[in-house]
Amino acid sequence: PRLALAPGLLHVPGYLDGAAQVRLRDALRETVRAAPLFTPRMPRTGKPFSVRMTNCGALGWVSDEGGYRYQPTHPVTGAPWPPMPDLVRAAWDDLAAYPHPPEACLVNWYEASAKMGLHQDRDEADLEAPVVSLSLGDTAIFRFGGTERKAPTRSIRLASGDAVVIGGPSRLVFHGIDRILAGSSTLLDAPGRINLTLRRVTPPA
Ligand code: MD3
Ligand code: FE
Repeated sequence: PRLALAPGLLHVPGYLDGAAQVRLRDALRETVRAAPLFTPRMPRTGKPFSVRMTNCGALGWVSDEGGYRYQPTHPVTGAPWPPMPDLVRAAWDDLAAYPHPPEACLVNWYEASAKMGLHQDRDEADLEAPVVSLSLGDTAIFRFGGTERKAPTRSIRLASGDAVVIGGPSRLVFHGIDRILAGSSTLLDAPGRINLTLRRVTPPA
């Protein structure tokens, strides 16, 4: 099923079946070997995020005292980001309805106590392209509102295998992760959750 949460905001529960979740989990073990998880820091203050991150694809999202940005190399090792797993590319082709490939896949790694505050995603020069999200591991409470921070919010659960497609009038809505329901999945070795966001960063030439 595909559930429209708002115009341009689609939830696809169970998009990845159990076998695909295992394949993606195993592919991400390779990704993290090549590009270790790093702890992003807030611009200006340097306060660490509770979520650890890595990336695959041509560009990766990073954040530190200097600001938020996309860059072609890992902020700690200096190496180029590893390629996107085939399954990730296939999910974009299936869900994005956008005629250009994704450039960045941000991998967010939540331990049981991690959260992500309400924010907008606006670091991409191409805001016409959708964002595709895939969740693995423990269920998260995902909150979303409107394009102004003060707009009312709703929350839904994102479970292992779920996809979310964000585009059109929802591309700039405020959203975040309130909490992780530790123990809700056995896919990962430890309590926690992985979220992948696939993005187009630069406008197509
Ligand atoms: C709604 N990640 O990486 S994914 C992020 O679960 C981020 O890790 C969350 O927010 C996570 O920036 C949420 C679903 C998602 C992704 C991008 C969006 C929802 C969105 C962009 C606009 C509106
Ligand atoms: Fe976001």
